[in-house]
Amino acid sequence: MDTNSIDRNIPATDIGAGGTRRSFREELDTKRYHVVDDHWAGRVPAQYGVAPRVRIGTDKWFNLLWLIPIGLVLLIVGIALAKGLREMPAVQDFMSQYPGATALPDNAPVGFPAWVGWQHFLNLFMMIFIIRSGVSIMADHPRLYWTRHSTPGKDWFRMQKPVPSDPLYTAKEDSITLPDGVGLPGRRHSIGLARWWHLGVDTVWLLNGIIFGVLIFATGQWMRVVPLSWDVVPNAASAALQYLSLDWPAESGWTNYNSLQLIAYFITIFIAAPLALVTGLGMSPALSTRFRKISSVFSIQVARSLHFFVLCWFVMFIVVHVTLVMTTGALRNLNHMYASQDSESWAGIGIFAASMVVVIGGWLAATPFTYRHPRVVQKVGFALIGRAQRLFEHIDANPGQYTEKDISPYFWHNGKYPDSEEYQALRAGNFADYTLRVNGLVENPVDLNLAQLQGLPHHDQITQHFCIQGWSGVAKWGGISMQTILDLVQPKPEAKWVIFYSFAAGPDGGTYYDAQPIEQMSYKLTMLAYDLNGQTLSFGHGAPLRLRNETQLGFKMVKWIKGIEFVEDFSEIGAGFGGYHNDHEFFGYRQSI
Ligand SMILES: Nc1nc2c(c(=O)[nH]1)N[C@H]1C(S)=C(S)[C@@H](COP(=O)(O)O)O[C@H]1N2
Ligand SMILES: [Mo]
Repeated sequence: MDTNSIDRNIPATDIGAGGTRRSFREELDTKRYHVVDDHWAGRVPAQYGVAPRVRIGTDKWFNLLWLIPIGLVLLIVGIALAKGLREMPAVQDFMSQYPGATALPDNAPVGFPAWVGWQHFLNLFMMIFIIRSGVSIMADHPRLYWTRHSTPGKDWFRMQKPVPSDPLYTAKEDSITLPDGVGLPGRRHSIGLARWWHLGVDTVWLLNGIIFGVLIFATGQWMRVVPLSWDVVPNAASAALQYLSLDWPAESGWTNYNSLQLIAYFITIFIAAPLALVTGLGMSPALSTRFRKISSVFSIQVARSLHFFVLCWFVMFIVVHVTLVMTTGALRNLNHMYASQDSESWAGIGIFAASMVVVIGGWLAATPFTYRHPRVVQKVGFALIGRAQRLFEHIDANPGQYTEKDISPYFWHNGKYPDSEEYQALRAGNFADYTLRVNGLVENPVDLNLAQLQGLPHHDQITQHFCIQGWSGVAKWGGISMQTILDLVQPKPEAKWVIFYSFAAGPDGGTYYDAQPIEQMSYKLTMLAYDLNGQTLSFGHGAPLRLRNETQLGFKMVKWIKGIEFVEDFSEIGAGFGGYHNDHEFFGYRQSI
């Protein structure tokens, strides 16, 4: 940035003139929240969603609960059909040629070592928390789309009513409550806590999966879950016909799975699990602004929709798998996995029952524990995933990912609107009396009015917004690069964090604020916006001034900014967790993944 241009645009006498040195800190809520109770998120009332539905055509919606009776009818028809087919000589020939399983190589291992049982148990135990917290995250924006625009009415799936016509309807208002035993934690807008569970347990689950991968290849167990010839396809068809005709395939799980099982396990281990990871990462702003080729094809919304399909696969797999384990010789099957033996003794079922006590105990305890000890959840989550979440933050992203034609026709609103008299008076006067106060650990604190701000070198960028709740949108932001402000105020070397203060209070009262790492303030895509899509920034989107920091999630992009303060660290600001959402709703301060 050429500093001369600043001097040309702002009368030198105005820079720093009249600057009150007062900090906005005393307007913050400094209360330390330690539990989740009825005061949660500004006493947000519970709001349940609607039964999940899928859009057919432009505006018809199909209620997925109909799949239950439809599925039952199809099952009965399928059974009749399968029974009929098995009477036919051609089908009988086919089935004697393809009995339902392929032979394994001679060196394939027989039976299950104990580590398989342990891994299986850990996997199942962690899946409970991953699935429940995943559904909670989804409930924070209970709609799915195929494009990054998240346009109302263009969702292909929703668990919520159509978006109301109120232009200032917010994504927070759209969030839904889940029963405590279903969601983790379940309460409305508890995504901060749900994410610690989801991402924290994910890391352990992935580690468990990597150990599993190494061990199956080291011990030859992989041969039982990887198709080794195309014969598995006709054999799987044969096995399916046997299941459907209720004359089930011979059980030989100790030595060799039938081809249908093999395919199901293969998909679960080698397709669904990696896809869960990849589609999960596909929703990250830090990664999407860096790995653009991927994110241009595979937008956050494609990633989110596929992530949901992975969830559906896992849930369906668990239901079918458990049903078949229990109905095809439970004693023997449970001995295989839980007691590493091929017998009909009671050992397996005993260990299984004990493991179920742990699973059910964990299930029942997770939500109440989270409400009682949310800071513990935040801390442990951070210990597990915090460092990885900001791995890519230090790389500056380049502008130019999107062009005018990518701009979204609709851009969701979010947050709590400012309602103070001070703000209303400023707004009524078209912000003629507005000043932005920039102070703290800087050489040259300034108060800048709108004309002065607009006199600074203009910067614009077309970028995608990623709300933590899951919606996104592309917009063109016009204003001032944060680098220009840095050049103007000259942060002192001690300044490590930059606090943005809003005119708006958060839901529990106290000024909305957020702490940003100073390194990110000189990124090419960090700016203060006063224009949106070529027009003056609207009230709803943060007039007169809002922050954009494109490596971060939306909640960090403070709207209705009144002040910026450079500080050494944020522990003395507010309740000390680095932002309003971190103080009140247990978010993390750098969660760009
Ligand atoms: N002052 C203030 N700024 C805020 C919020 C808020 O509640 N108060 N919400 C944040 C959240 S969660 C998001 S996603 C973005 C939404 O910006 P938009 O309304 O322009 O889409 O604003 C952020 N800035
Ligand atoms: Mo957000």
